[in-house]
Amino acid sequence: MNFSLEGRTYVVMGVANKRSIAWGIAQSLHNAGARLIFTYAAERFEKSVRDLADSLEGQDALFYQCDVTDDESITETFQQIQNDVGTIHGLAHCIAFANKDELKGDFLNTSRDGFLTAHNISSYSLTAVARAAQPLMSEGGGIVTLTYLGGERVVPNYNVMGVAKASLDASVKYLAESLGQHSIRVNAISAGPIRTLSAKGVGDFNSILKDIEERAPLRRPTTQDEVGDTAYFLLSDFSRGVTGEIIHVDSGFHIIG
Ligand code: NDP
Ligand code: N5H
Repeated sequence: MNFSLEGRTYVVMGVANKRSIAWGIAQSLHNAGARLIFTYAAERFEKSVRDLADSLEGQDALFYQCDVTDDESITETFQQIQNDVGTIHGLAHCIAFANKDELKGDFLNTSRDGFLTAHNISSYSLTAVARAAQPLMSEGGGIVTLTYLGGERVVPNYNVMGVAKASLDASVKYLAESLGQHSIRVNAISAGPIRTLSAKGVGDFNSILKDIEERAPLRRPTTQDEVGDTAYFLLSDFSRGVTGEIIHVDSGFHIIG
């Protein structure tokens, strides 16, 4: 067994720009020799994704538009991927969304629409994508998603996204059971706060980071490449006995009371 992912193909969903956690994962997989397939939702991010992928030396990446709120878009994307490359060995789901005005204030005011939107994009999409990807993972494989501590505990302002992450965390376990018989493993990384486009303008990020620098066991914030390397582990054979797991990559913050 070695750490190389040469000859393997992975789908990375959710690169918006160079700060995206998905981009950290893409770089780790690329460095391990994997071939990459990128999906993006918004047309406006296509150029950004293509430009980033161009910077990966020797990478022959493929690109598809996929909106996870649309079943047809998901089906078409994976059918197209099957036509173009045949087999895939894994997938990184790095997608979440909630209405900005519900990521602050009192959770009690969460609207039905806001609740459903957050759950649709941030939780259900994992199941929809896993189902579409399964036929392409004929040699077995790994699925990794991204979650946050706010799904386990109440974190100020995370609100409806916390409830959606709790649902995502449970989906990881049920999907691990469904797909284990096909040698497909399903795991999540619970990342510490990283300043990405999604994180922009929500909550008081500076004070959240300061708290981590003061109280997390490692006394430093989580970086994109730390999450990327753990995703690489979870998508490689080194984690072949691990499924239905949620690994915290958060400087150890989750153990602090
Ligand atoms: P980014 O803003 O970089 O990525 C979020 C991605 O979600 C974007 O690429 C966006 O694509 C995609 N997305 C939103 N709606 C849809 C949709 N309908 N269909 C397909 N894609 C969609 O932020 P992050 O890298 O921070 O977020 C990635 C994941 O990491 C999320 O699940 C987030 O909850 C999680 N996470 C982040 C933490 C952090 O501190 N940053 C901490 C813990 C977890 P587009 O822009 O094209 O719509
Ligand atoms: C406790 C916190 C801080 C407060 C809550 C933040 C929640 C963030 C998650 C969601 C995904 C952010 C979100 O949906 C933003 C959108 O409303 C507006 N932004 C966009 O539409 C941009 C353009 C696109 C690219 O974003 C998306 N998502 O499509 C949590 C933080 C400490 C940690 C954190 C930031 C967690 C997390 O889950 O991301």
